[in-house]
Amino acid sequence: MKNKFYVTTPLYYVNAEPHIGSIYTTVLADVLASYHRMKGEDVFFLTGTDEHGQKVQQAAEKNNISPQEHCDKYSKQFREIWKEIDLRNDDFICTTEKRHERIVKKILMDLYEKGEIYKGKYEGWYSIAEELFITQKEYEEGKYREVKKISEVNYYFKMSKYQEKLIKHIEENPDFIQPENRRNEVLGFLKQPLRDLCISRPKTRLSWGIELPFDKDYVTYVWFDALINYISAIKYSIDDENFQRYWPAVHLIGKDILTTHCVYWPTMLMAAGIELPKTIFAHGWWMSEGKKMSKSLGNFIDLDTVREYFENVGDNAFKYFLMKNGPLFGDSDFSKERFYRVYNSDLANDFGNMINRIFKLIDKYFDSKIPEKMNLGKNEKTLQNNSDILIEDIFSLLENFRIDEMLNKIISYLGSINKYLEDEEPWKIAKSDLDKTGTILYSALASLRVAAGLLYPVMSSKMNDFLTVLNNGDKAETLLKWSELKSGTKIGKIKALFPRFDMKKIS
Ligand code: ME8
Repeated sequence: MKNKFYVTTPLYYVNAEPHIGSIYTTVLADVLASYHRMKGEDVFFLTGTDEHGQKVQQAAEKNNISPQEHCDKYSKQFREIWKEIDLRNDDFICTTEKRHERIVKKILMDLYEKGEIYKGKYEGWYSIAEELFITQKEYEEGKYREVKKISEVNYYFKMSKYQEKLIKHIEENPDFIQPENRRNEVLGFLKQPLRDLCISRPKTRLSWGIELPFDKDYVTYVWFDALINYISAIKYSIDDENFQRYWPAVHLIGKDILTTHCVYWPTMLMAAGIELPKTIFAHGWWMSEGKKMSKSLGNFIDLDTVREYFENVGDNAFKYFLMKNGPLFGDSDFSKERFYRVYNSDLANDFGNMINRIFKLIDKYFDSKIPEKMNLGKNEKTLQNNSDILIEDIFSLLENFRIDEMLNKIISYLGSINKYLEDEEPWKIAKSDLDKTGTILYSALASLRVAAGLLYPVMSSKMNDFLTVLNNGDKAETLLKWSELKSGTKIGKIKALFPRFDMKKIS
């Protein structure tokens, strides 16, 4: 049986447009999915939107539209941008869809019948902005906005009873929460006694939610509802074969939603008797020009800003930068200057120039036909062996989510092809020894093709353009091997893949 890889992103709230943060997590999921497909695995990549809750209800009221109309409008923007930048999610789930609602209700009913949910009275602090009940200590720390004291009868999930079991699971499964700093953060959080989780909101206060199947006066708390998407999308309790095919998942999230994913979600699953996720990987934060992104500071990287980068150098280059310099383990800073500098050095110089150089020589000396490789010397064999080592390295780094390192390795391999050309000087040798020139150009091109294949998950349309002109019959999604480059085929014309960006244009 094929290995499986089920990867998810958070379901984004429909109270904001996509921005660099949501784009980052979703591109990361897409890239991981694509590398796993390349390994021949059975892949499922899920994203979507989180549509219930007070904020949506209020926003809709403000704009005089129905909550569903509001959701559809925002959800569409997410669907569109993922299409625009060629992401290949297998599904897109909205929490207002019937297929999701019915499974949320089923789980609520199961837990209620098992005695995992009880009715209780709460008196204390509530953050309206975050839609969360908070402790006295949290209130005093002043971290939450729009806090007021409320007294309410609600339903509670017996989360506290799973505290020890959860700690044990985290300790025994080092891959469960990654990276390690986040795992330690969760273990630190679990040192205090865990409370039971309030999972309902009275309809008198909030009606935009999934009704509790055992009490029509209440709707489900938005987080309890939203987390279930990860299993409702793959048809938990509806199609067991499909569910088993993909579950357990790898959840990609930002560090902001660590507790909900690493504490609420696993305890909900334990109570329901469902296997826990394979991994929850929480990345850091994108900062912008050295500061936390904020609309009021004017450094917020929203969709319009991102589209400007697309217009200047293309979305592939933007995805490349996000993946190479993103906040996988800590926070990262996005700066215009750094973005274009990386673009020029990695893509325009290393990659773009080399293609032009090789194509020009093949055109001039071999009538645009890929030359034969004659005797491979030591340097050619090194390039070939290194391409095999590169592939191995890439797949082993993939297991540890090291997309940044993977790209560094590919770029340094490109550097070695460049150096090979500088050392061999085919433009000089062509005047006296065409066989040797052909071998050099073949070797450089075969190496470049492997590198392009490995960059395909990150820059699919550009790499496709390149691989298409080689006329080698390559399917970019499959792993490309060095010696499979065919000689004798005529290569097409290629537009400059990564034209140099003029740094003077930065305002
Ligand atoms: O939390 N840097 O949705 P959300 C990096 N609906 N990533 C960022 C970021 C930044 N500056 N800002 C946001 C929710 N993100 C819930 C999730 S899941 C069942 C429910 C990314 O729209 C990051 O992935 O607020 C973060 O976790 C997510 O956006 C939060 O999205």
